[in-house]
Amino acid sequence: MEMPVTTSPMTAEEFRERFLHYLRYIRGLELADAGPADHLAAVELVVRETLIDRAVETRCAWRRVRPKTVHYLSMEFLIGRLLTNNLIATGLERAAREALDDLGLSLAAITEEEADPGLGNGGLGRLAACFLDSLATLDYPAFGYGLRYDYGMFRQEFEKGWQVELPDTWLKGGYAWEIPRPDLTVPVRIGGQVEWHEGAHGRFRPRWVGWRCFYAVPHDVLVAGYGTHTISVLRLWSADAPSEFDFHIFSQGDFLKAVADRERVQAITRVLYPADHVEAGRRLRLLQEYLLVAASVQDAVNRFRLHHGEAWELLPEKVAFQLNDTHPALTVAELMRFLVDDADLRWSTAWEIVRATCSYTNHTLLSEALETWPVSLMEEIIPRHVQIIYEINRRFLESVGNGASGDMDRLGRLSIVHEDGEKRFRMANLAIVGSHRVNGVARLHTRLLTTRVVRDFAELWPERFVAITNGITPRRWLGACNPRLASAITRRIGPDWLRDLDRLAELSGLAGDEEFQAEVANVKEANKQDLAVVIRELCDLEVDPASLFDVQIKRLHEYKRQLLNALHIIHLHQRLKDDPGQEITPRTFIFGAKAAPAYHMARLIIRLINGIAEVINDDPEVAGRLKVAFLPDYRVTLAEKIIPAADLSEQISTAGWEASGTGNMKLALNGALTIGTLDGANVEIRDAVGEENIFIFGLTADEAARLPASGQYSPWDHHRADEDLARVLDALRDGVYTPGDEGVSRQIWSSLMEHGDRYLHLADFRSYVDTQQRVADLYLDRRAWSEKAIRNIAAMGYFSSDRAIREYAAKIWNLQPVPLRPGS
Ligand code: 26Q
Repeated sequence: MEMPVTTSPMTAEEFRERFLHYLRYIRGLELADAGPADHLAAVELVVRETLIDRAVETRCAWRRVRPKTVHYLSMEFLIGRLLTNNLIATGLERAAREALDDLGLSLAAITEEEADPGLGNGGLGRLAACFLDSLATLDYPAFGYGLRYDYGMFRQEFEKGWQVELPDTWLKGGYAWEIPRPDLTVPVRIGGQVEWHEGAHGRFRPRWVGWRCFYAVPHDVLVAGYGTHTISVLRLWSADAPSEFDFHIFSQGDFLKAVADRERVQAITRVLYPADHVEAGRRLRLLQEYLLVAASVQDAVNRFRLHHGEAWELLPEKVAFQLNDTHPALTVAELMRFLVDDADLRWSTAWEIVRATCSYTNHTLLSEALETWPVSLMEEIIPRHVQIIYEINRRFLESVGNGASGDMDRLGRLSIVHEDGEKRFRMANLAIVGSHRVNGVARLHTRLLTTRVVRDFAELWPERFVAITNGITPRRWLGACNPRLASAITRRIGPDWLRDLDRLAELSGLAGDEEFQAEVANVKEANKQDLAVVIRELCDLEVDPASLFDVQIKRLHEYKRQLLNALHIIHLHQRLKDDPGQEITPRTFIFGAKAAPAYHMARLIIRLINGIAEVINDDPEVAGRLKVAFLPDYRVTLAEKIIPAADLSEQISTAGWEASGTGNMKLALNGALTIGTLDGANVEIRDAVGEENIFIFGLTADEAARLPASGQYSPWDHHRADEDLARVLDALRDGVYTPGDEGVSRQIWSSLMEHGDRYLHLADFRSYVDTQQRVADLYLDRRAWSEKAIRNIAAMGYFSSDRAIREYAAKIWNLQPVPLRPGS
């Protein structure tokens, strides 16, 4: 990737010297004895130095300027591998490649040794990582705060078509990009009770007593900006027990208990919850969320105090907390607790500060997916926070109650406390009440959010709600993962698009240029050949790079409708079996998806797709025309290999269900055409690329919302009306595509035919199949296809996370950059 600003801080010779130095003095090896893991470790140590120099430079600048800083709180950060990114950002890529070449080593092979930290489930976690990249690139002062799970997202394997979960051991062998910061360890208190005692002026004051405490130990991952020296710090907390506490118990002779307690504390950050929807009421999850909040708020407050003393009224001018979904919503209560109990502020003053400091991003429209916690569970862990939330709610309801004429239903919907049955706190309500801005992640999403899910709040405070459409970092999602396309683009328009993605618009003038069309088509072909090798290795399957690569990669969810894709594949297979001689556009269907381990239907759908793959890939009659590859262990690293090779991007969620999607943007940026519903950011992608350059099908969000409610959705009517669909469904019922596990297919059939199917697969089947036929026809016209691919690439400027971050900075954070360009 080209470097517009930075020049290499090292020559190839210097790189080689330092590499050999680390091989010898850290790994204790001479070149002849070193293996791939040693090579990686030594390269990382060389690159790390430049990164640390920049982190020091960044810290100095911030210390001087004392700028407002954003604190992005997220339970997930899917940062992916960092070596390639860091090489590019530091300008060391060429020096490294040459140095390693000289030594007979391959940088590409070394890169493959790096672990991919799976500290997240999917879109929400990857968004946080793209945002850190953009924050650094745009010179915004920023910290990401997350948890250092010992085990991230599980590793996925398939056994007889079933998903099997294995532990992800990303920390084994040490993680080169983290810097432990034991000096910044903070205590976290839990348990106990609240007592009231009389303080000064006869005011009754709460005192949280009888708590136990453990520690949060930070590890910093440095995220380098591109074309600047600014670094964003990703501070990941790890739970640990205090050593005095051990000593205390040890001195009483109970060593085993001390060890066991320590294990219990450390277990808090042992593992990521592998579900991208709410798993109700898990105590350990609540402890995780509270740990993130308590540690991060203390860290931010400590830094504020260092620079500004106890001038807490200045907090909103210096600190912004962005809550990535409700998972860190306790920030509102914890900051309130700090200001009232520790800093001694009046409630009303504290509350203004909290609201001016916090803001909340919503990522879901599913009301049943909104997080709630039993009050009783919270009382056990954070009794003082429970009181604070009640008081926040009391004052809030009082303030709305005053104006309105006692609409109790409305007050019930607005209340933070859900009173039906077991009392629960609604974290979205807490987050909205405690924030000055709430944002949805796409235009449609924000409209549905404010008119359906939290309508009462939007009516109450319309100015609080904003739409900020998600974005992706072009550095990773084109520059690094697709070097062929990146160079082709740079040859035409220069390298500035990497920092200013709107520049891609200049490519639209080349959409009709035959030479450029051929170049883009050849790049795609080469990328597909690379992916074919990966598929051979992972699936033991030969695929034809000349076939249409039809890609659906995302978490497995019924609403994302991998099942609709599967129904289409079965339909094509059946058509070919009817008439084996017919001409069809050869296709390779490529899937990547993990299912939450407890999500039964999602596991079944994985089994079904693997079954379809087995039947079709083994069928000599369709050989050369249909192939299905379900790549195991989908993660950032695999996405980086699949996306550059995709022809068709499947974005087929039931309209109204996908908040935004970001894979849709990555695929289009890499020249895939989209087949999709008018859902999430697909709507804006259509607006950007133009109707004629995207394949839109199916119900709209409004239609999809009305259909089940009207009682008009009848699976059997669709079965009767559509012969093709009927055959597909009958094959499902009969287990034709899950040989050996016929019941699987039968259960899925039953979910479609007998249980109401809230995702309306059958309602969209015909328009999906017909639209897929148009896709197939267009693919035969290579030039027309390539022209549309170019038009898609050219229109993706808007979907850069740089644009998204600038919007957050302007509309939510009021944040100014602190430029750290070399030479500035
Ligand atoms: C909550 C409580 C307990 C356990 C797990 C969770 C949990 C964890 C992860 C709930 C949700 C998630 C992740 C949600 C997510 O990834 N949402 C996606 O966010 C993307 C970025 O905005 C959007 O593009 C996607 O549309 C949205 O599905």
